[in-house]
Amino acid sequence: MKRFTTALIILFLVVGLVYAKAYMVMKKAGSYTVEVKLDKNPPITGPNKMEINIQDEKGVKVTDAAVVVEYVMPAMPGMPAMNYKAKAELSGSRYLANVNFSMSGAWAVNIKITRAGKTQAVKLNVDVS
Ligand SMILES: [Cu+2]
Repeated sequence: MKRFTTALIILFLVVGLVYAKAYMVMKKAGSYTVEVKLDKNPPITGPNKMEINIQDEKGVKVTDAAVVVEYVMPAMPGMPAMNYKAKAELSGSRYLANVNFSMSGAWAVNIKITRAGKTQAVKLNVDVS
C-alpha cells in the first residue's frame, strides 16, 4: 500500500510538471542569447508576465540594457492594427515586463535591447488563447 501511494505521488508530480511547463523561447539577437518566458502557457487574453534573460557572447548576463517589449496585432477585417509597448524592468539579473494582450489570436512581439547606443531585437510570434 505504501509503495502504491509513493508511485501515485510520483505520477502526480510528473503530470504536474508537464502541465506547469511555462512558455519559453530562446533566440539570438545579434551577439546576445535571449531567453523569453511567459508565466502562462498558452498565453492568455489579458495580463501575462514576461521574463527576459539576456546573455552576451561569453555567456555573461547582461544587466545594463534598456529593454522594451513592443507587441502588435496586425490589422484584421474591420479592425485596425493594435500596438502596445511595455518597458521591461531589471529585477536581479533578468528583466520583467507586464504584457497585456487585448484579444486572442496571433500577436507579433518585438523585444528591443539597447546597450551602449546599439539596439538588437528579438521577434516572436505568440498565439494568445
Ligand atoms: Cu485583432
